Formats: sequence, structure tokens, C-alpha cells
Amino acid sequence: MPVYLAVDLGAESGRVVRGTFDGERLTVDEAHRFANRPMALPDGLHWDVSTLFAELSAGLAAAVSGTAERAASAGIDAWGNDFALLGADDGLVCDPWHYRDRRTDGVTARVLARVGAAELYRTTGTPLLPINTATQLVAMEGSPLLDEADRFAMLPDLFAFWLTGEHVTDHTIASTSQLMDVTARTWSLGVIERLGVPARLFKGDVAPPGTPIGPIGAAGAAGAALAGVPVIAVAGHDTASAVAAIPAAAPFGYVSSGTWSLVGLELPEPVLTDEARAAGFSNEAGVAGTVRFLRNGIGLWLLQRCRAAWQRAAPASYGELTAAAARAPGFRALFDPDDPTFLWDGDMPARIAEACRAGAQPVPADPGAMVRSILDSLACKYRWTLERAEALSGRTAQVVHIVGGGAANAVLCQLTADVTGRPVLAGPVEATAVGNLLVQAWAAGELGSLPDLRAVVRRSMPPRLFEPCPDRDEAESAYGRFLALVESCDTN
Ligand code: LRH
Repeated sequence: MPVYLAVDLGAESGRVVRGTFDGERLTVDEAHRFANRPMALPDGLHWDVSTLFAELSAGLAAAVSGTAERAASAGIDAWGNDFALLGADDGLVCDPWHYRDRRTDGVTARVLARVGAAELYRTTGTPLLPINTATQLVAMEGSPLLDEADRFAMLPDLFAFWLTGEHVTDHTIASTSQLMDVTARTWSLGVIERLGVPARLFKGDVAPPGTPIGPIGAAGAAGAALAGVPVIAVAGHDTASAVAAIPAAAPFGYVSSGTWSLVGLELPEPVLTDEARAAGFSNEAGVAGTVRFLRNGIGLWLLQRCRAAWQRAAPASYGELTAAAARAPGFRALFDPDDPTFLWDGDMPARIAEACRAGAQPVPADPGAMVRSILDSLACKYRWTLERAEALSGRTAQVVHIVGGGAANAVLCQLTADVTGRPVLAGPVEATAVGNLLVQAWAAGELGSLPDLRAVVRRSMPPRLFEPCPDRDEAESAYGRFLALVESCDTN
């Protein structure tokens, strides 16, 4: 039975996962997990990609140690937007910056001044966001690092390049940059040049998910047991891998729920209207030519940063905090979880309290009430986003799939069912790794189509159903209050 290896890198942690496919079902087991700790350096917040490379290489070696079986292939997915600049020796010119570094403050206005908002959206399908690669590169204007650099690489292709010596950027990760032509699915050299970004840096091919990159080198950090194993350009964007692994059988909306909440629909074509741009929807590339028409929501980052703030005085696990939230009264303090102020790190409980005050909501008095307020507000924003995606695309979703870490949060899943009034199907929690593995099985010819991938997920890890509660009056009136709140501010 073929064994595939997935490297799945998230903002909080990374892991290497083995997937065994028997032709019907996929069995997944984790070989190695490691922390991803950003570095606050004098010149800003960076990712420690050298440590990540050492960890993923050790993880790949651990995944095959003790087995005579040879891995059929490996694939790498990671979060979007961030990138590395490499010198002519293929080494780093600097540690890649974190998308939450504040050097992009005010820079979206400079992007806009060079390529008008409507044209930029029509070409790239991406609205103006501070985290976009385009914004980050414009923020680097005048830096000698850009002169020194010879090559630009998104993070999944950086690690694959270091493993194989070959550089391929897959459509899905390229589409988070705001530098890819969403229709042609190639780098948009017109946009790149007008933004003042050196076009000579874009050396890697842009290719569909499933494209072979090359074999792992014999001298590589992953060790001799991996030498020659082909690396496949999977859906390199973690969200695209997660969406590919949605066990959907009917027209669906989705929430890929982790640090971020990516909420939207899968479409055959991008929606490039002014209305979609104004509502903040991205047209990210998906597997098999699909479009992920979604909005980047701030997500469980709110909960992660609150927990970190409470950790010293009142340490609690996520499970304990969620249980306290389930006991707290519902729909008391609603706020817009996508208020841009939440993007940056800082005192999150104080910021949420401030947002509640600003919206004339009661300030949550304890962690249970605060977490409840976060989950209620996320569920309301999921509905808001899904309904807008439907109105903008003219499609409807019968069910809502939640995949990723948030699928393990039964309170969030039930609230999403109650507020949206639609059945919620939750899981798999490990959708990013599953999507990564199944795109490899597809590239190997073991699966024929995206619906085939999804059928494997349904058989291997059936989702958990949450039905909307029979009496939805409270949820409806809460949503009415939420709507009035978000429509009164201009963040959407
Ligand atoms: C989620 C994610 C998201 C954004 C972001 C920065 O992990 O990839 O889709 O692109 O991180």
C-alpha cells in the first residue's frame, strides 16, 4: 500500500504525517510535531524558517525510520502570504517576515496608488489586505535586501526547493500573494512591475497542484532514506489543502477554522465584481481549477491570544475555556471579530472589552463569558460571510462544513448551526494534512477527481453532524443585533 508523507506547517505548529491509502480509505498517523515560534527581532517579527526546515527534515526521516517500505512521495503545505528572499547561493537573504509584523501599516494605500483597486482586483482576485505578499513587498521598497535577492519563494516552495533543488510554486499558494493573475494562473508581471517589485525575482514555475517538483537530494537534511523520493507540489496553501479534504456530497459552504477562519464557497470561476471586492472576498485558487471564494476572518486567534494573556493568572486548557463558555449565558456581548485592530498581537482581552464597549455591549466579566462572546461573534460572522458569498456568486449552500481545529470545538459548531440555521458537518480536524496526502494520491493516479478525494475523506473520517436547535428565535434576534453592529462600522 502506498505511503505518502505530508509536511503541514501552521502558524502555531508544524507536523509531518504519514498517510496510508488502501484504495478506499486513508489512514493517517503523525510522525513528528514541533512548535513554530516566531522571532521578535530588532527589525520586526520573523519566522525561524531554518529551524522549521531542520524540524521538517527530521520529521520526514522519522516518518520512514523503522519501515522497509519506501515513501511514494512527499508534499508540503503552509500558511499563505509570507515568502522568502534567496541569494544567488540559494540561501536566505534575511529571515522571512511574519504577516503580523507592523511594517505594513499604511502600505495598502501605496499599493492602491500604483494599481487602482478595481484593476488590481480584476487581475489578481485579491482585495487589499495588509498581510498580502504584495503589501509586504511594497513595504520593503528601497531595502538593499531586494537588490541582494536573486529569487522569491513562497514558503512551501522554499522548503521543497531546499529538499530537491527545484523551484515550483503551485497555484494555490501563489494566489495568496496578490501577484498572481487569477484568470491565467501565472505571475502577473504587469502588477509586479507597477508595484515596483523586481520581476527578476520570480524564477519559479507556477503550476497546478499535483505537479511533480523533483526527487529529494541524496545529500539532503532529510537523510539517505528519503533520497530520491519525489516531492509533489500539492495544494501548498494550507487552506486549499483543507478545502480539498472537505467531505462534501452536496452544495456546501465552508469554514476552514484554525488561527484564521476562512469562510466561503467553492466556485468554478472567480467573482471579480466591485461588490465582491468591497465585501472583502478573495478568489484564491483551489485544486482541480476550482476557486476558493472566501473571506479571511481573524478566527480562533482571538481565543489563542486571550488564553495566552490569562495563562499566568488563570491557566486553563482550550477544553476548559470552551466548557466555561458553554456554561456562560449566550449572545450577551457581540462584536465584529474581523475588526482590523485584532490582527495585531497585544492585550486581546482588553481589545475585545473595548470593542464591546464601543458597540454598547456589556463587557464580558470573566474568561468563560469572554470566550462565549468570541464564539457567539464568530458564529454570527460566519453567517454574515456565507450569506454575502451566496449573494455575490448567485449560488447557495445546503450545508456548512467546518474543518480544521475549530471542528473539534462542539460549542462553536453548534452555535454555527443555530445562527446559520443550516446543518453543520464538522471534521476532519486534520483536513490540511489529509488534503495534502490525497493530492499526492491523485498525482500518483490512485484517484481520478476532486469528488473522488472527498469520497475517500467521507469513508475514512466521517464528519459529525450538528443540527440547528429547533427554536432559533434567540439566535435570530442575536444575529439581527450583530448585523446592525457590523453594518454600522466600515470594516467590512
Ligand atoms: C491560514 C492561512 C490563511 C491566510 C493566512 C495568513 O493558515 O493560510 O489562509 O492566508 O494563513
